[in-house]
Amino acid sequence: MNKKILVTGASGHLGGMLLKALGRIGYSNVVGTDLKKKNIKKNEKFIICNLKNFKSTVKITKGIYAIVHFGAIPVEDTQQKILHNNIIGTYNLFEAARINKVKRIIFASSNHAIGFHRRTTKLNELSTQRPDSHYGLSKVFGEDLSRLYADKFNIKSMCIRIGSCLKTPEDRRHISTWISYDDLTQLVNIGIKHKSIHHEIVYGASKNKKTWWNNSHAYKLGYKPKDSADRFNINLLSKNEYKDKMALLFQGGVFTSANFKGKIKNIL
Ligand code: 15L
Repeated sequence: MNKKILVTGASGHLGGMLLKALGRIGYSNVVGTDLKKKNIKKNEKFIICNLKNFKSTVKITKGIYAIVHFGAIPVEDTQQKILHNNIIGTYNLFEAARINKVKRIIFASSNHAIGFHRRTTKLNELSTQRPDSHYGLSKVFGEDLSRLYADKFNIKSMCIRIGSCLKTPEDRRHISTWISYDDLTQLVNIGIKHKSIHHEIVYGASKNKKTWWNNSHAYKLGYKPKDSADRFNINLLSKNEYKDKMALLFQGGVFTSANFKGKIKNIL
């Protein structure tokens, strides 16, 4: 495809991976953006932009067909930092996209948008959002923002509730949450190319037997995960979470127990 694709967060872990992977699978016009230029190769296009700055965000979204939005703080942080970087940054990007008639946005949502669900509850794309942190709340905001911009302004979107996207699973929790780089790339590709998406929620997970998510909606859209956490030896994975009894109850793991002042029995 030679339509222009913008990848935000291109100096970061997953944005950087996608900037390269999209080029490899046949996108010839991909441009990355981030606050700073890091790990960008000479043959890759890149523009510095702070999404908190609306004017610059409008500038970099001109002539773009689809945005792959991975630019955000990727873990829990202070309310102010999450507000400015994740919430305002994302809002600016969608509004800039509307002004510039961008057709699609693939939003990097996260399992932390539904982190306060118990591990015994199987979720699907219609399950209630239950953010487990300021970070998770910013992902809920992004999901709802993209729904508004799809319904009202016809900007098609796919929100990928990413589990744990790493080269290989590292912790025992990842047996349920892992997604490989290739499988995440496949989902992003579907978001850019699928003919009839409107506003879709899918789970960013490989084909893991011990999953907490029914991802049949993604499968209907054509997702065929190639990888699975099942082939890794669970005994070799770290047991970090096992010291934290609360983390073990909820899908969001340690994000749920950090600064927790509530009562576990109230979170059904
Ligand atoms: C996320 O959303 C984070 O960006 C990543 O750092 C991991 O914590 C991941 O979720 C996870 O839940 O494993």
